[in-house]
Amino acid sequence: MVNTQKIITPEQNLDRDCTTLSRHVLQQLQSFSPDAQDLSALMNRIALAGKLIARRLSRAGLMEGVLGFTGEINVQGEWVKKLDVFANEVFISVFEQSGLVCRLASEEMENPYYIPENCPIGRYTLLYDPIDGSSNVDINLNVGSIFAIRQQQGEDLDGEAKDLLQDGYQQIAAGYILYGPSTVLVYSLGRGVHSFILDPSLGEFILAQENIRIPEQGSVYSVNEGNFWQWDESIREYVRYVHSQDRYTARYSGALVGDIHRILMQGGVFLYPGTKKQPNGKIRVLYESAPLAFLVEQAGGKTSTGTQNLLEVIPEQLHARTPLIIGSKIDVELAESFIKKELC
Ligand code: AFP
Repeated sequence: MVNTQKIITPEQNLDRDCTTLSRHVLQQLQSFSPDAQDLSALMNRIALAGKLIARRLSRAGLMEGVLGFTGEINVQGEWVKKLDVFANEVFISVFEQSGLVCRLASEEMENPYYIPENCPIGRYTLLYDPIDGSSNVDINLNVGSIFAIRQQQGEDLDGEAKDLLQDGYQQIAAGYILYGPSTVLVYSLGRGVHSFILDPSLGEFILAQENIRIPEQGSVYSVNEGNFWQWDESIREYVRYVHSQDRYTARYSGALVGDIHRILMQGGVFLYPGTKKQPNGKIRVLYESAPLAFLVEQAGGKTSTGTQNLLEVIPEQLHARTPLIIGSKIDVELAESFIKKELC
């Protein structure tokens, strides 16, 4: 008789090495110190927010309150979507009574949200865009969340959070969650960029890729060409040049996180330049461009406003915006060269 019983070796017990996010943070910091434990717990809470948002998105169209607008206009002057409100509150609720962060500042809130009971011990501030690309929600396309962690500096007794008006190098960690066919979390603690995929059956983010390196050059350029006549001549010249080159193809999803994820994996460049109406463009420094610049630079890419490294930008106010050119080193330098040429 043939013995059909398969012998399972310990390595075959698991499909892959199941490194969870919290374990990964501790491995990265090579420490079990209180600070390392705090950062691990912080990342775990951000992951929990991501799971709650992903679960809600997976039911869009099946349950009340996911699709459509609330009828209100936010601090950015944009119509608020129901999912923006839900996701903003999810981040607040996962950090309440956590002892981890004293303040949360979000694209959706005019002023930071303080959690006084955390303040004596919670030395961190979470900055976040709860739903990036929210116009994609109603048509079942990808959206994302963007986050950054900064150390609180000073007491902030007047509640103006002026210590947040500093450059992007002050970020301790940054990342995004992409809600696509699968839910992917990408983060950096300033020690490389790593991605995790949510395994719905485990309810855990499992390590997918460590030390992601963005290709030096890519074939994708990503920009809203609907704004062509709103741009400076230098950007129009750049886009005309790109059109004339065989090696470029265009991709634009309407959600920055999705476009950046593509560029992180495959190379290329994303641009959101200033327009006549909005000289600083649309992208917010603290909630979008600084966290994404932190990631892209950690992955070996380049970031620019056109004239300055994005991480050097010091916002004048919490909701300040900046033009954005970000991606593969060679592609960003090419776009920059058109802007610098015009300035000469
Ligand atoms: P929303 O979150 O308001 O949809 O904005 C998304 C976003 O900030 C960014 O994710 C997109 O890349 C960009 O705006 C799209 O803006 P345009 O429609 O002006 O190209």
